[in-house]
Amino acid sequence: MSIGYGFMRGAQGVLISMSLVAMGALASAQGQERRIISNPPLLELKRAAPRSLSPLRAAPFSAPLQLSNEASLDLNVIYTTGRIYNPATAGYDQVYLRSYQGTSIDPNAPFVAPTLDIKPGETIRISLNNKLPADPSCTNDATPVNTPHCFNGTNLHTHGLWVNPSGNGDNVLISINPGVSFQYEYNIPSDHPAGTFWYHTHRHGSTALQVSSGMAGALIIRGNRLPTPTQNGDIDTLLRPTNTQAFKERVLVFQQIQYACRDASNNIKVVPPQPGNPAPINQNPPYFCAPGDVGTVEGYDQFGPGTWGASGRQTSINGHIVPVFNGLRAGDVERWRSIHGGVRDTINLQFRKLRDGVTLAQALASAGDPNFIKANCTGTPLTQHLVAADGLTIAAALKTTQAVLQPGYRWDTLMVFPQAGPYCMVDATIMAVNPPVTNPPTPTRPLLGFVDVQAGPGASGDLTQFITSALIKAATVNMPQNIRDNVIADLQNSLTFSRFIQHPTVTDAEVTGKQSLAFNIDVTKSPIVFEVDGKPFDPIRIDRTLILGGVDEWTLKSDFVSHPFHIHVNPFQVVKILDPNGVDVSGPDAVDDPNKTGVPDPQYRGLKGTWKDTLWVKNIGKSATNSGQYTLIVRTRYQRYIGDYVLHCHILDHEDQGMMQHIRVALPNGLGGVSKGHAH
Ligand SMILES: [Cu+2]
Repeated sequence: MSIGYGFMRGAQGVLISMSLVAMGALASAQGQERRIISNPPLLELKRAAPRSLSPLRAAPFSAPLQLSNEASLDLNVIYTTGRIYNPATAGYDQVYLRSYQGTSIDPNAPFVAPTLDIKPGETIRISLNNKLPADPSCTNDATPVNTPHCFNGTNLHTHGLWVNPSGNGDNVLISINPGVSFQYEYNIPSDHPAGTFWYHTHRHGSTALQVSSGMAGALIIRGNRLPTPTQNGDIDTLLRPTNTQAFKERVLVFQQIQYACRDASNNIKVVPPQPGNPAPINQNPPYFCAPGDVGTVEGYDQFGPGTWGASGRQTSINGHIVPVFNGLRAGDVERWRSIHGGVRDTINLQFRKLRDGVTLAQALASAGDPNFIKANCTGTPLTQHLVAADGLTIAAALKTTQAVLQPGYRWDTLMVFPQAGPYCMVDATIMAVNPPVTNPPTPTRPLLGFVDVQAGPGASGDLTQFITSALIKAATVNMPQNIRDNVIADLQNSLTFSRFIQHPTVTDAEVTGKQSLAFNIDVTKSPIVFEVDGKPFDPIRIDRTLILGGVDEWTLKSDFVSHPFHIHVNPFQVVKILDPNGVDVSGPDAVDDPNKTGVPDPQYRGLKGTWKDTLWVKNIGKSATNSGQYTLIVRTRYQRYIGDYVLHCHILDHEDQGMMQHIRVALPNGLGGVSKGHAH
């Protein structure tokens, strides 16, 4: 994007275009003081003291039943006035967005939900009070179900949680309309894996619109179960430098808030071409808000392929644009929990040291200038050690210099910054000299934020060895004697975490059935149709009936472009991922480059055997030699919970427009089929 698109309000309130480098000096004063960020606010849960049932209801029991471990909170859904920093203008844009309000929400960063930090065995009650204006499209039966609608209806999804999908559990098949309150109750089983999950709105018809308004937050399940010789434990018990303290943790909720200002005809305002600065060829000009305009998310013309990159909006982290993470020293080991809470665009998270001689203040002032970032965020990409995928501990740490986050993904990463000084957090694809062909198209803003590393013990040599040593020390302090040597031997073997895996590997013998799925966008129809297995979503139709206790092997494909597959309730294990030539690209040393571009895609490398709840189903388009279609094989167990829920594409505007299936897990009938209750 040309830097000529920068605008500032001049002394007389007249819009003037000027170079971003010059603007930076003016902007730094107002921009910087808000940029230092920490984790999203922690929700202050009201935890109920144990209490007895009423005497009448307790009567059948010999002793009064104690109810405890119950926490509650209120989330009001309401329009909120706020402002979002815009590096392109080095100022703040006013916005008016649907958001959560309630206790623990930071008024300076209201467009991210507070973090829920809970334990296995707890019950969480969330009262969702919809205070948005009336919306007839929520109740009008004539509204087509796969046309975006009911922007003021809402509900809630606990993404990745293994909980009851029915009734007042993790039920997204309900609409909480304006004026209605509903109390969700999430009973987190005591054997629930500890890990990084998240929650967001999921009302079919307005999911993308509300998530893109910031209605999403982190949901951490924190475990204290030590491994034993017969039972695996929570990795939380290992990631502790002392037995009283965990490695410092950071929660990063990445969001793509695609607000726009509209003209009198309701068209999105874009930067008009300037003399000497014509719009780049084949690229839409970025969104534009004039002084006094208010940005909103009120239409699905704000979504779609390429719109995020073209909009010029930047990814926020914990509700802030281009934040600065500080309070860490060179050589500290930290646990970073990254959550892609955006709508559709990939984030290839990479850390590179800022060039020597450039100060953080200078870099912040030039945050809106992609050329400055590319010229100065030039350090060698830092190695990241990924230890959990979608919240679930990986068998062995994955080493990478770019963590690929697709919408809905989470990575828990052990981070060590070896040297003091500022590091840039960038999108590796946009930084690349020869970016791979991506889908959706590459956005244009490389910068995500900065990490300001203070002097400390430092880390020289191989970072994996450094982290291994730190974890061996941690194991020595924290692990029980009867398991300690096994844990340490694992760590010495390429950072293996076999005693902390929550789900055992699905064996060939366990598999009881097969499922196949193909995403498609039928572009031959007008309007185009978003499909799974050739059909758009129909809330009346049950697309699959799965048997409780069954274990299916799924084959996932996409017939047109790529889509992140997400299924609620039970996670799945990656068995293999075949590129269009039939080569498995999920192994630890796999090279995913079927068309020999010389720029392999790192996103599937090492995923074999990992458990996830969201997975990119890739189709790179036909080439001269292959179909471009990948084949993903995953396995899943349907455990504990029966009921109706959904699978869908996690490009949320695709979901809203029909790329979703209604699935049912039913009891077996004892004869190999499913029980139909009392019916014959
Ligand atoms: Cu999709």
